[in-house]
Amino acid sequence: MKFVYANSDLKGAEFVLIGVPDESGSHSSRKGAKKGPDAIRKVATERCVFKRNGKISLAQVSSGKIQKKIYDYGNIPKKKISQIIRTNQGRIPIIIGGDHSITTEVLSCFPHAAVIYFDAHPDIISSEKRYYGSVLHDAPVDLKKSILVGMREPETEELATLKKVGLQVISPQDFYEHGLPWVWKQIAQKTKGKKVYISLDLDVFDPSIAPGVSTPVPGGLDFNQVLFLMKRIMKQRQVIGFDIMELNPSYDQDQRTAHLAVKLLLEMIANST
Ligand SMILES: [Mn+2]
Repeated sequence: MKFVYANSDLKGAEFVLIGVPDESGSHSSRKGAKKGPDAIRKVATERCVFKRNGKISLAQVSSGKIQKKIYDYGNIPKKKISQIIRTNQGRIPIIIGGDHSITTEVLSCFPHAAVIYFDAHPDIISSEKRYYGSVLHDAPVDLKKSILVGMREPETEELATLKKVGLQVISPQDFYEHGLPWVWKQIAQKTKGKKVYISLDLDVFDPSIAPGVSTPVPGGLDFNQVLFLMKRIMKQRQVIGFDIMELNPSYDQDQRTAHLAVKLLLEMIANST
């Protein structure tokens, strides 16, 4: 099944949607993240397609119509990611996972990118490599120009590394303490003048609205907080690619997390400039 909004051939595409049904880099006892990409496509088809007078009508977003040219690559093996991204320069890749270590492969194509990393965890473990807990340590990222949003459950060694490398962290409590406009200001200042890659682990959301993840942590962000930020990022920064990772349909409830992922994906596409 292809993504129902895929409306372009590869040649004319502005965005290429790439599914990576792989969880080999996950250490979670909750298996199922490899089923994430297809769950996203399925929910989009179930929810967003209407038939009007024999014609297909697609749901749009609050901010308008999705007018971008999108090509769905289908699902690819993890080891093919960099090759496919490199042969599609000029098109913005959207990666849907799969476990978060897939992002390391993606970022290998964008050295020195500023990364806006939405995650409950810092994923900056240095004592182990190439798994979902070491993405920001393994990837060739400009950490001084990157920012971690929604973090609330680091390991002890990660706290030391965060301090050492100077990666700015915004916790969910900071949203309450300083407010959303302040959070946006931090992101905007940090990434000023940089090309930006956005990586989102669905565990950044509160598990009450996104239970279908491999490592849920209470006290997460709500949807509209993240959407507020994404709209600004997509409009005001040059976004070179983004991903939505760690959907785990085996632990989802009423497809809640898959629905949320689809909504976010559509809003991000619609708001990109
Ligand atoms: Mn993660």
